[in-house]
Amino acid sequence: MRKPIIAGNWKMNKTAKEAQAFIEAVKNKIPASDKVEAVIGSPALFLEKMVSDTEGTDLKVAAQNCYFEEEGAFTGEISPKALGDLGVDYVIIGHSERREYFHETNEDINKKAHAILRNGMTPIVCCGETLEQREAGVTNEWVAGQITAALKDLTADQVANLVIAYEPIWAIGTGKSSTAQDANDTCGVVRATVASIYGQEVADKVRVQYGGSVKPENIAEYMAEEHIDGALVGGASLVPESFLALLEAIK
Ligand code: G2H
Repeated sequence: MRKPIIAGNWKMNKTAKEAQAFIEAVKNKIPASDKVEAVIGSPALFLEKMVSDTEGTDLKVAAQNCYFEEEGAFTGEISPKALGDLGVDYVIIGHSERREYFHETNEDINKKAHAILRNGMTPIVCCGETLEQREAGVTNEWVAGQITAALKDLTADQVANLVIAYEPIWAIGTGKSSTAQDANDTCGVVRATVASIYGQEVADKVRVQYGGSVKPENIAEYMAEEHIDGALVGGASLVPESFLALLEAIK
């Protein structure tokens, strides 16, 4: 049995005060963690405060990015060692916005996955195709290639415990969500890719989220699908009531 995981991805939104107000509003209302895992991906600036404000609650904290070296002359980068030391639980890597605007490559994402695991955190590895790729019928090969590259040289135990987020780029922040059936088919491709490298037992353990315009009104459709174990949620995770409604829809 895979535990569902709902991860908010705030992207570059909120001030420190707004982040604190959000945590105050939700922290005592998070459903028990044996039913659903609740995570917020905060801008790096607030992570220390987020970790301390969520202490003793069932809400976990994710960074939205990190570098693949622990420390050194890398001006402006976020150290995975420092994130692990702060008590951050997850790091989102390979989001399509990072790939598109900041030129993050599959190789970078793989190095980041290793660095995150070395520092005691769990990667949320994102993948997904463009509209052109979907229309050209190459979604499955594209996503399988992204996953194969991102997981290179990870151990079976590491892969069994990580989270993969499938996010079709054309469904991100556009209000155009993928149908639950289509999302499930591609999440199934993600799982089959893991099975082909690590075996079915590992593939049955890895959690695969769907992401792209998920909201309280449509989460149940996705969660009813065989290969979808949760969601990576942008816009709908910014408001306490809708983040809580996403969690409530699952428990
Ligand atoms: C996809 C998603 C969160 P939204 O990027 O990762 O954002 O839910 O706003 O489409």
